[in-house]
Amino acid sequence: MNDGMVQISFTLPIKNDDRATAIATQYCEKMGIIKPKIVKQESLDPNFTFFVIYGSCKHKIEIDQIKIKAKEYKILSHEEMEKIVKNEIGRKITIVGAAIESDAHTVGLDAILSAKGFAGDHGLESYNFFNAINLGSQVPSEELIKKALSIKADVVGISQIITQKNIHIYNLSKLLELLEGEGIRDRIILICGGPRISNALAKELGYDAGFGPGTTPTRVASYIVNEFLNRKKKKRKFLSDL
Ligand code: B12
Repeated sequence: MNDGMVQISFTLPIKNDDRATAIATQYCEKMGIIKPKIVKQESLDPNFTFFVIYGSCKHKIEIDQIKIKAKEYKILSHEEMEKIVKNEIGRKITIVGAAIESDAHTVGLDAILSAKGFAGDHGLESYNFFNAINLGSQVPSEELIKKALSIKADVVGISQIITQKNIHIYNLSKLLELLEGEGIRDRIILICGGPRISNALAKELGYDAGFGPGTTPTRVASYIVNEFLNRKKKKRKFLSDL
């Protein structure tokens, strides 16, 4: 951090020879690496070469000036969540999820809900305090809402992968309007996810939270448990203030 020394690695689509060394060196210099030293250069195949480089980086970061917004919720361990749900909530949390409207991509939703999970992290189905229902792909918004009402869902999770012509915005807004029309928006924790979804975008659209690429089931579960608890506390305070 303070001497600027870095190690980087990359592959270039070029043959492994002296010319490749010169190209990789120039590439590093353009990235702001001073005196790049190639410590590994090997062929991956006849037309691709892999490099490992040491060098000093000329860019500086004023670390004291970097301010980040504190996370809105803490990532909890499975045990912590179980304890909170048992002691503070006292019943299972029901979540229903779907890839709505024309969207047929279910891998992201399955990653969060199915027991198999994502990146070695088991999905919500595997938690004994979640009742997780996955309706799959191309579910009309009306059908999802009907299901959410019939099972008294606490959480509704939408997956939107297709973003061409901003279809994800249209679909997410449609679902929200329908929920508001039914008068149940405030009773539900409404979340969405997908490659072009961020927490900021979700909030802008009127959702409670949004989850983008790389989201793990533990993160989603932690958010839900925290949010459930926050709402319960607010309700308790409201009643005691009466
Ligand atoms: C697999 C795939 C398909 C499969 C889907 C199979 C299935 N059962 O899901 C099939 C072959 C059916 C398919 C079809 C199409 N696809 Co496709 N597909 C993909 C592909 C290769 C991978 C997507 C994926 O599975 N990602 C892995 C998951 C784990 O990531 P994720 O979805 O982001 O999910 C994570 C987060 O976003 C979040 N998350 C997601 N959902 C949710 C929900 C909740 C509640 C929460 C909390 C979190 C959450 O958590 C997940 C885990 O971290 C991508 C390209 C790519 N490499 O990304 C194209 C891609 C998404 N497809 C694309 C397109 C265009 C199509 C088609 C229109 C192609 C065509 N012309 O027919 C059709 C559309 C079908 C339809 N009606 O929806 C485009 C979309 C472009 C865009 N910006 O809109 C992409 C990006 C390819 C491309 N580069 O052009 N596709």
